[in-house]
Amino acid sequence: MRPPVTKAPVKQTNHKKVAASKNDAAKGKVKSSNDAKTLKHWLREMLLIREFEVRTMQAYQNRLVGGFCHIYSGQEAVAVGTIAALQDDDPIITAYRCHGHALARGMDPYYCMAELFGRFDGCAKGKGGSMHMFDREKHLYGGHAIVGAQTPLATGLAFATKYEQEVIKTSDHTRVTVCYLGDGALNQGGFHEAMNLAGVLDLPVIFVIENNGYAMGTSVARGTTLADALYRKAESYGMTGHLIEEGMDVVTVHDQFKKVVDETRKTSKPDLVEIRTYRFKGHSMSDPRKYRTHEEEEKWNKQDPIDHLSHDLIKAGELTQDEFKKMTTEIRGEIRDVVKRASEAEPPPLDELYVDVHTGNWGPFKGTTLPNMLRGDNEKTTDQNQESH
Ligand SMILES: Cc1ncc(C[n+]2csc(CCOP(=O)(O)OP(=O)(O)O)c2C)c(N)n1
Ligand SMILES: [Mg+2]
Repeated sequence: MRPPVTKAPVKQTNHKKVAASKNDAAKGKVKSSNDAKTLKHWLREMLLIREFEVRTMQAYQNRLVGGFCHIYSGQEAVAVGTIAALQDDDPIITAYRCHGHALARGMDPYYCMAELFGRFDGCAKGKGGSMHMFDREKHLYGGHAIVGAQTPLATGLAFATKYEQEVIKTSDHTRVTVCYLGDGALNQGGFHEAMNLAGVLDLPVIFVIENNGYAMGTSVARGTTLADALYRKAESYGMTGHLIEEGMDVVTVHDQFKKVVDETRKTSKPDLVEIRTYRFKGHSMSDPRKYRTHEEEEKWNKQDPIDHLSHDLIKAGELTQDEFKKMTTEIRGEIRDVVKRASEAEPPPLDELYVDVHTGNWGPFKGTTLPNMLRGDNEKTTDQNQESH
């Protein structure tokens, strides 16, 4: 086991400012070594997520979405910036506020919307809903509704990638698992077990805290220790903690996160990254947001990641107002079409009800093992049989 050495936390708030346009250095504000094409792609992705969420809220109000629904608006720079720093086969896993991660990972918005509407075309055949976006081909392992539940799974995913590479040799390269969690998930027991095991086993996993200031109506300061420096919790597990303060700026998120990813891939050691962000909407669709002041919301609204990047690109001469308008109109049309198709799609057929619910084979449960509690009275379980002996 390696000694628990914790490096100094990285605080890279004074990043290099590089103008995107060669002859426009004076007025350019875009701060990145990335080319304008990439930046426009990120802008498009953030717009897509925002528009998807706007239409999701409308659909929810029109009763097209059943169950819980958590909107990602405001946090787009986190999903887009971090996922852009990964390789396509790096596994990612997240919590229930997962539409943004799915779209940033490249899931077809139709499969995402169809899932929200409970349709058979959805990524989980319409049986998961808003909180369970899953796409194995894209190495997106959910969407998890239980706070913190994804953290031990992330450690398991990272263990699997290491095992595949080092033991059974079915993989010839290091894959970095990224686990997104809310600030509220830090206080779940499973999180600490997952962090500890990742540290002990030197697993290539990065835990990303999307610190949006609240867990439902409870502020971070009220519910969590080290509230002003969550990344420091890494020290307990022999990991490096990183803070990305400018979480509303996709360029900063990408550039700073990429450094952590590169290091993790090289060393195969876990990291904890705190990214400061804000959710523009309530916790879920039924939250009146009475625990936040108007002033606080206004302050964050002014840092809208989409406004931020579009403004910078326009100022740097890399994007015109007309191009931006065209991009927005195209995305609106795309999502409008997705909503129409999803609302016309079929729900899962009745005989699909029990499929993929459990593993194995039992009775009506195709591909399932019926859990003990669901067995009939006269079908004693192994445990019950043992008890009677
Ligand atoms: C184990 C568990 N406890 C409580 C809940 C209820 N719950 C749902 S979301 C949430 C808050 C989590 O906040 P955070 O992790 O900061 O994520 P955010 O909603 O801010 O994205 C709680 C307590 C739950 N889903 N699971
Ligand atoms: Mg939170």
